[in-house]
Amino acid sequence: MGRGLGPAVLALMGTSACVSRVLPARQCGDGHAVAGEACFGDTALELAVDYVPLALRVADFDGDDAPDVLLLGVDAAGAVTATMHAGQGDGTLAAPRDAGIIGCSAHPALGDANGDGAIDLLVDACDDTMLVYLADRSGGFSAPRIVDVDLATQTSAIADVDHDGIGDVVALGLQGEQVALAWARGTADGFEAPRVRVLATSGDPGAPTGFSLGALDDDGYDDALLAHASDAAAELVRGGPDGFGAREPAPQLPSATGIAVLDLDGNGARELLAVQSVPAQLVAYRGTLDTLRRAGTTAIESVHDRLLAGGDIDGDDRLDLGFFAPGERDVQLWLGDGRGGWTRRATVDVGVGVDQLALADLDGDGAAELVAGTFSIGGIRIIAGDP
Ligand SMILES: [Ca+2]
Ligand SMILES: [Ca+2]
Ligand SMILES: [Ca+2]
Ligand SMILES: [Ca+2]
Repeated sequence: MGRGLGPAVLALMGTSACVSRVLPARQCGDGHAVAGEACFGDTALELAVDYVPLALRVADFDGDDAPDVLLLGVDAAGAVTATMHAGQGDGTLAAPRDAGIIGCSAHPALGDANGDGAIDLLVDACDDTMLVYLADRSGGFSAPRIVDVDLATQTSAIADVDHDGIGDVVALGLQGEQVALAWARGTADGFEAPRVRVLATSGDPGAPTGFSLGALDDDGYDDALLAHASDAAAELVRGGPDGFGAREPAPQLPSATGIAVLDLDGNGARELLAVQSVPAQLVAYRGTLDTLRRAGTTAIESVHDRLLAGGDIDGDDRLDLGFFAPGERDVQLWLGDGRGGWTRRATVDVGVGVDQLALADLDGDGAAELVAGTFSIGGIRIIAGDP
């Protein structure tokens, strides 16, 4: 399987994508990204690593404005290992280098911990600590800083919660029988002891399973939106200069299985996106907690059991989505209208099962490439955008 398939890439364009009377004309292959285009040719770049890949992260890790690819996995001895494949800005990747990552998880959170524009890593350690790897701006990372979070982390983030210009670590996880949120304030040379907020008892149906950070109330500080395993009213933990407050219901917020604060229209202000399972739909909201209003609703029945990745496929600064299912070859691409609605525009056959997905413009033409973690063939396959 896999390698015998030749080009193994098939872009199925909806006729309206390439034949359109709307100006400016949408035309694939002319090199110009135009709103509404979802164009992918048969150029695929494939790379394999000499360990078992488990996770794919695409971000600008060296601060040169070109997205880079970080692959993480485990080696033959079962230890976490990672390789950096620096983006050259022209669609190619530099020769891999060992990223020097150790830890207990191959699934890091990303964020800019020190404000230098290069994306840093937050990696779970085997005890109740985590490790922050600061990007060294040359494709590597400095020796990790240990962050005590006092809990067994389930999900985590790097964000400057207290607005002092230094990234902090936020972790949701288990502290014994309790589900808790920890905030470890970043300082110039490390992290302060964590301040831990108990949120729920483990196993409680209302216990949060994830969080997203975003400014929801009007004080400008990021708050933590708590998500649950099934559709349930989202809850809020307000953030401020001294970290997080108590868990509180927020009847203004929608019920959701997943909830995220994202910039949907590229204007810098962030919107709220809720993923609901019954019925399967995405609902976008604008405004803050007390002025929240529904901006758009998109039925996603056909892809409701899939995972999604976000990026800008057509270069119009509006967030687009790629839906994939681990092990399935096809990626369903839905273009965003910037008002909280998405329209299915194309299906791309990656030719081999897609385990993880990122949408990132590796060659600088404005249109995203599909960076697919194709772990069954030992690495990634990149399908170039052909705007
Ligand atoms: Ca880069
Ligand atoms: Ca801070
Ligand atoms: Ca877009
Ligand atoms: Ca591109």
